[in-house]
Amino acid sequence: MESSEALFERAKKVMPGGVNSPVRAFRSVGLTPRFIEKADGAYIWDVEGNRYIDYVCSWGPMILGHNHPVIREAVEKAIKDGLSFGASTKREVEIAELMIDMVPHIEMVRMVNSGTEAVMSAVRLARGATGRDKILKFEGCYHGHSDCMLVKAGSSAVEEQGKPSSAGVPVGTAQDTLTAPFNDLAAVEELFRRYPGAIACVIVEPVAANMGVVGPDSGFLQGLRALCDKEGSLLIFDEVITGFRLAEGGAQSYFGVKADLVTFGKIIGGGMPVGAYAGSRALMEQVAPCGPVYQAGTLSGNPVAMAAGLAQLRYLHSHPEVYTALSEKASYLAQGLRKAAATTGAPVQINQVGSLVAPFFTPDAVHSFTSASKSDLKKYAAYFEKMLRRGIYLAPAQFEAMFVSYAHSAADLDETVQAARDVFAQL
Ligand code: HOZ
Repeated sequence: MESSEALFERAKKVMPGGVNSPVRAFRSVGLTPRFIEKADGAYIWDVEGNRYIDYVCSWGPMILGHNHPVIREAVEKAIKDGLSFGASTKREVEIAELMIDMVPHIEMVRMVNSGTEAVMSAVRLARGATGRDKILKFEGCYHGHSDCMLVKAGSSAVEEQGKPSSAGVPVGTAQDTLTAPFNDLAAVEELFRRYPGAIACVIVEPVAANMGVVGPDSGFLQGLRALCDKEGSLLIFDEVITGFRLAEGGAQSYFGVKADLVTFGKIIGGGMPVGAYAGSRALMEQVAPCGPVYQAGTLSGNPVAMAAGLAQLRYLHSHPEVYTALSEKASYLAQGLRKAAATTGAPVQINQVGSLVAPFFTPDAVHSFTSASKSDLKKYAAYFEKMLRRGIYLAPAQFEAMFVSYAHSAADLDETVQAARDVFAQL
């Protein structure tokens, strides 16, 4: 048996940081990543055979739990007929029809391979459809790693044009991305005042789930809708995390706010690499081959990925009780964690929206990136390590979410709360 330590040593020699995606390197928590061998239901097992209750759930798509038989069987059946054709299939039509049925206000769908690609394409479409170049995003919201999204706000109020947040992002590209604090409508209004007729779209995670979990304040999303309507900008909901999770109609139905374009990610692939963007027929027909906005991909609508996604979405569509159960489970967990913190006197905030949960090690309420950033990162790292030792696998970084799945049992949730109580008392 090769240990996680040994595999990580090998990995570091052949992959940057030993990983294919930075957060997996466990640097934020100062540990060696666990190499995962298998997963089933609410659990994952590392290569040494340790079992963990998993709250990463592949960063969201495992909404029904790992290795769900309905999805696994759909994939097994699909692979017998070939892995990729680079040509149209019936399943692409079926999944688009189903998504349109489940999600309000969308009339057409384009499949891509990841959330990053979905956002990149939706932003291009927004720019193409409006003839405007600037886009507006929110501090702490994550929209994948395309150039225009790896941008931070300028350093002063008069210098609000973006600056690259990653090497390799051109300054010119970053300048077209404006950034406002999450939940700050006045800042959005101010940016529209400064750039009249220049902002193609406002893009937002309706529930920010990449700075821990931060829900929208009452009226925030409605306010964005109103401002976009007034200014002729498009509103994009990035639903890579919230789509088919908060409700079968995602954040649009959960919060009762219409978006012009919606981006989806991993969850519509049931664990396979899939993304999509969707909107009205008038907007989506701007995309090639109907319209002038170019976007393409050999693996888009891949038959095996579509089989997995279709199976997951069909299951969710025909089992509405999943959503009630997810919310109940997450509320039970969040309340248990809050009680554990209160009992031990630990200054911990527990944010929860639907089946998304996050702890912050700060005495104050968290409703923006600034308040999220007040969380004590050393405490999160210590909490992570101690929870891991107790068999609870959390996101290996503070600024991520806990994903509760349909497979988490009451016993799993109780075990998690009991472990957290012990750990809070030691921090
Ligand atoms: N960007 C993802 C977390 N928000 C990480 C995905 C991964 O490492 O799998």
